[in-house]
Amino acid sequence: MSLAPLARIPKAELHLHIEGTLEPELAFELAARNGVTLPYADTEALRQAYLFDDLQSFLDLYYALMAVLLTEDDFADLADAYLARAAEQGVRHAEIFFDPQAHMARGVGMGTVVEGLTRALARSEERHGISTKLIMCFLRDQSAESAMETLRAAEPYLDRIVGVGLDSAEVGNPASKFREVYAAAGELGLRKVAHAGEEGDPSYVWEALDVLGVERVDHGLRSMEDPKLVERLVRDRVPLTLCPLSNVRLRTIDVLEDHPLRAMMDAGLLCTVNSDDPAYFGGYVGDTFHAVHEALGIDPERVRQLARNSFEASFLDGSEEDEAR
Ligand code: ES4
Ligand code: ZN
Repeated sequence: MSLAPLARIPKAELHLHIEGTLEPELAFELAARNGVTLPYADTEALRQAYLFDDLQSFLDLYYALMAVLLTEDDFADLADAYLARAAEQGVRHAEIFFDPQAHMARGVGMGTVVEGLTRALARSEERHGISTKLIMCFLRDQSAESAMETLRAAEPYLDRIVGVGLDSAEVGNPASKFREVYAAAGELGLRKVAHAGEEGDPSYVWEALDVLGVERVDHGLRSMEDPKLVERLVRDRVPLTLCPLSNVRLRTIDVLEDHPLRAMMDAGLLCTVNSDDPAYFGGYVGDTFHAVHEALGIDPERVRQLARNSFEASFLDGSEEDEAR
């Protein structure tokens, strides 16, 4: 399938859950390989289930399908399949989230997950022309103690993990719950990001900034509701990793045409555009670049600006950044 030129612009992807790249075909392949029975007749029946009312209804399916991910090979195959797709979409650098607690709860160890994923990441530059970094997310609907145990379990692998993030059900699980674990992650030299302002109001973004000390906000969609917050994000050039197709599929926004991306760029925010969970939300990141051009009338120069922003907002240092571009 040939992609529109704007979709293929070289870019970094900064908001991507590797478990959210599990396509129905691979899910069934892994299910067969592992003797797992999925509660869907076939890939078509599974795709029919991809009609979500909100974040939680998506998360229920997202966690359920992880049942097929059991071995190092499974995680390596998952990551390799994403990287192959991403390469076609102009991705030159990817900062990839994973959710260890969702696997450890099923008896799959941190080592299996990290060794499997990093096997694919280690050969990514050579195979796909994509440099990578790995970000470990804590599930915010689990306890702070569980997050701290997860950080401890990751200590043997910190040479392969650049930072920590915070995801899953936002409303009712404010960032302040994770103050201690983020402080501990900072002491270990890890970078800090967190989902905030996806479904939650601007107070969730303030807490991510002021309590956790994040250097990048995942989503930050609702920031525009608070002019003081916008001022702060602009002043500190805090990047936002927006995911417009995700917002539509999870019904935070009715239609893509209503997305505030243009207004956010006009306000001087450092915006990036990403895919979130592309197997579930109807497009990979290049498709998303094309979609915002079409639906929001973001002109080609501004689309190129979004691509430049993605490198600036990445955790690449200057010379790595030059190589990736
Ligand atoms: C997620 Cl879209 C989204 N929001 C929060 N947590 C997540 N985990 C995977 N996808
Ligand atoms: Zn996300």
